[in-house]
Amino acid sequence: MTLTIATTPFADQKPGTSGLRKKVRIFQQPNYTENFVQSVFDVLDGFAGQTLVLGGDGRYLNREVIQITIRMAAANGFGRVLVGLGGILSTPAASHVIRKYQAFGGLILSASHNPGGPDEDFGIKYNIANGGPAPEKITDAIYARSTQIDRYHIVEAPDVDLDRLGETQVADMVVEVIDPVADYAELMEDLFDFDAIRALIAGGFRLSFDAMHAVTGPYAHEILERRLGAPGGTVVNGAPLPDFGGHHPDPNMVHAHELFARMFGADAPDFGAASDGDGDRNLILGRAIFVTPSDSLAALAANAHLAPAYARGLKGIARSMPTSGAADQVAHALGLPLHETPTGWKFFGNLLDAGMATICGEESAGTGSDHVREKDGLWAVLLWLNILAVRRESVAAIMADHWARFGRNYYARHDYEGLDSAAAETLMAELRVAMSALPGRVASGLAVESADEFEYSDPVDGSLSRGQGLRLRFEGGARIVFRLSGTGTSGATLRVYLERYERTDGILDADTAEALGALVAAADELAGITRHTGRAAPTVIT
Ligand code: VG1
Ligand code: CO
Repeated sequence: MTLTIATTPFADQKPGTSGLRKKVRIFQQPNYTENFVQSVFDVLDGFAGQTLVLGGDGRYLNREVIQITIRMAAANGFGRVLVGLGGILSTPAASHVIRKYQAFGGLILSASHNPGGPDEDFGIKYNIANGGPAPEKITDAIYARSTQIDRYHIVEAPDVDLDRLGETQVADMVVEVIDPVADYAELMEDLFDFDAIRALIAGGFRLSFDAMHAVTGPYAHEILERRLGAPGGTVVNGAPLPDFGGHHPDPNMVHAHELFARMFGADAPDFGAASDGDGDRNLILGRAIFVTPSDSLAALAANAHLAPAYARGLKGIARSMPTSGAADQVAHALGLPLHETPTGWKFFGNLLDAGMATICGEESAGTGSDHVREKDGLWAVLLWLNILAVRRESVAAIMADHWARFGRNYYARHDYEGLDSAAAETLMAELRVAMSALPGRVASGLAVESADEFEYSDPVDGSLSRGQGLRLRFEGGARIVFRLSGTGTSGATLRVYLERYERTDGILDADTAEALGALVAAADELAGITRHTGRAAPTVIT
């Protein structure tokens, strides 16, 4: 039986950089989840009888929200729901399933790299028929609807058994529990030369993949160990846990420190990698070398032709604005268009659909291509492995060669987490006002050349996105970008992105912190970071 339940709006259901992210306790308030899901359905048109893809990263609350969403999808008139076994679907796998089965869209349940558990974070994101995150036009409409909502629809039905493959009828709708790994693994086999990677591994190449107790465990076991023949134990922390073992599933120097220790220790493997909560990010390490995500994007773009899927070259490269210009050097050298978008994968969708870019990336450890419409952690790992299998050089040698050819963009991101929101807003507001007077000013020996606030006009649909980060450019090409995070769930996080380009005839093997020392000082001098936040140093450097 379909019930229509009266409800009242919540004021805080505005999706951020990547969906709605809140503390679990917020989602557990009566009607909170239902209101948001109904707000999504209310702004969509024409899904009667169509398919909805549903799955998440397995974090705390995943199963409960899946059951609610199934009952609501049935009440709202969807014809079919495809849900991953155990409620699991990595973000890139969900994107692929939406595309492969021509679904109307999908709901992905994840707070990505944020921690999980009863006192931690949960999230819901809507993806459209191309498999990508809903564009701002839709997320704005969802938010507007959430402030007006007064009822939601739900059927009365028993829970679907998520741990058994196959179909179940829920009112007039069919729910099919699918293998979350099979379709994705098959796609990876289509893109890459698995024989070459298998031969590399059989020849003694050693790798270590840290799944961080998050969603990529089952994918990595299947692909790296079973299909590519890496020995058991290659995948560590491979069982998804609702609280990620109490850690942040964020593949960076701080949270993936065990992998860093292994890769910089004695007898390190040749290659190390990790992914995040929902499987869309990647961390790439070689023996005693960390490849920054911006450099990884550039190196992948420069070498992609070595993998079968990209053998005919790329149509273009796209990167988010705060991502370093390393990819620009590659695009320039290869004669490819380079697109600069705001932070968040939703801005790449139109470029990929229009065939204007093949490879995209963000400094936050996200890389992907036109094979899906999300960033894709294991895809990046496999593309690296394919390149290594062809080149038969170490990661360090490939990067040294890359910098010798394109120059090096020294790069770091300083995050100030858990700030008082008002203090962070004030810092940004003051800097915004001060910017017009900054050109010509010298800070820590660096002369400001230009200062502006990034806005993006989408070349495909003309939509305009304002307020996408404050940028300061210095003489000689160095750059600092300031923006506030849109994925946090408490207080504010200030992100300061620092970059300095060194030409091919410059010093290419300096220590990053030293190379960026003057910029760090200039950032504080120009934006008053310590003055506004009381912090003498960032919480996390990536
Ligand atoms: C962060 C990253 C951004 C990424 C987003 C979602 O956003 O900076 O590059 O697209 O997370 O990634 P923000 O607004 O906090 O800076 V994920 O892996 O959370 O889906
Ligand atoms: Co993620």
